[in-house]
Amino acid sequence: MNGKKQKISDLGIFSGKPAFPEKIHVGRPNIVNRKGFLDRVNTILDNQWLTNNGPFVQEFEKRISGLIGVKHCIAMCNGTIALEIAIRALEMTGEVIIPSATFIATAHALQWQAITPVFCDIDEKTHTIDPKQIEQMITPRTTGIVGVHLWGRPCNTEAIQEIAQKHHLKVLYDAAHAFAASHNGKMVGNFGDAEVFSFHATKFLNTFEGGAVVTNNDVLADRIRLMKNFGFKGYDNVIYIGTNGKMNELSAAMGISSLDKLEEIISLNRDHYIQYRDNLKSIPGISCISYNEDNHPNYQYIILELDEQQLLLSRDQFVRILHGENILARRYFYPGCHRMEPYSSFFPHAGLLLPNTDKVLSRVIVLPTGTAVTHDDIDIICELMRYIVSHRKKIREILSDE
Ligand code: T4K
Repeated sequence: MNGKKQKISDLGIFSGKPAFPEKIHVGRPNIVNRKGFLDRVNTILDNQWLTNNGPFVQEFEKRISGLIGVKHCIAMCNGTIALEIAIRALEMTGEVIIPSATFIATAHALQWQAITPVFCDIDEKTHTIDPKQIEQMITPRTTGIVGVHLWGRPCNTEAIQEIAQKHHLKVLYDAAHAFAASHNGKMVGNFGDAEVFSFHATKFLNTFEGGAVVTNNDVLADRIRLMKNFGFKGYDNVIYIGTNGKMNELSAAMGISSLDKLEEIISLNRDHYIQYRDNLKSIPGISCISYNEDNHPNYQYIILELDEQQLLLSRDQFVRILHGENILARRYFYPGCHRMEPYSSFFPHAGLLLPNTDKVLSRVIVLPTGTAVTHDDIDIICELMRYIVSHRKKIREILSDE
């Protein structure tokens, strides 16, 4: 859908004309069921019920808990509030161990409640929190672990559970990237004490803004339901401290309409992933991360790792060149939470304990995928990457002139 195909000789930094006439983004929303959504919008207007646990929110929650096989799904206005509420409902306090290689919301959801996020290194291969490092970070103040299924690849939940049991810690998973995926035959959403999804516009299933907490714990679910609605239990009866975490009907309508097409989106993401992977595999210095087919991944992120030594171009130079071609590749989640404020001031030496995090985040780039990207677009992007690598000496000269 983006731009018409051009010959490689016409491309970018040599011709002064970008490969794509219009910007092609990472994170373009998947808009897959316009009619289904618009019909539901009319129903919402007819119902005159816009929010506060409306019929579409209830349906959305049922659809998700059914899909995942989890007892409770509590829909929320976004993933960050869902994290905050889950953390509070789990009574985490003091220190909580999390990876630094994550979107800043994971850390902020703790710090916002005066809980200290203690950054733990990741496994260099899986990019998820390294259980071997977790135990070293535990102190008498530690009350929990928040694992992140980065890029939709599940954490080592078995090892984390063992550590948590041994040290009496709560476990929450930030599953913002892993909706609809499974792990060792069990759907994500059934691990730890609870898991949190994000349905932000950039996620492969979106509700404009949105999120959810899922759990198999009845008591926890009741508490979370109270917390997301100011602590109300019926009219005029507040029994708990709460906030406003409610999802609205429009968001739920978008979510349900997209759920109707879930398999189509995943299958398209998979095709895109395979096209990128196969196209790029012959380029030395560039590798596409792998997904385990047995876990039914959602393939929503195209993650490349660039080896600067082999490429003789830095990751950031690569990103700059791609941006010049209107391909808005991203450096998620560089430079890591520990190098962002307020954490870099709190823990100026955290990097010493996070060598894999620093390594991985300095070589990752994220490429566009989803319904807004065509197979032709991907061919152009891959051809361009091959061209950059084969002309890297000349490109280095151009870049050093600037
Ligand atoms: N935990 C993890 C591990 C997460 O990744 C996230 C969110 C959360 C927790 C928190 O969940 P939420 O509270 O957000 O539900 C974006 C998203 O804002 C964020 O939701 C997401 N992770 C993160 C990975 O990506 P940015 O800073 O990259 O957003 P931005 O504005 O640069 O948008 C990304 C790209 O998407 C742009 O190139 C443009 C494109 N885009 C974006 C929007 C909103 C569109 O084309 N259309 C749109 O409507 O964070």
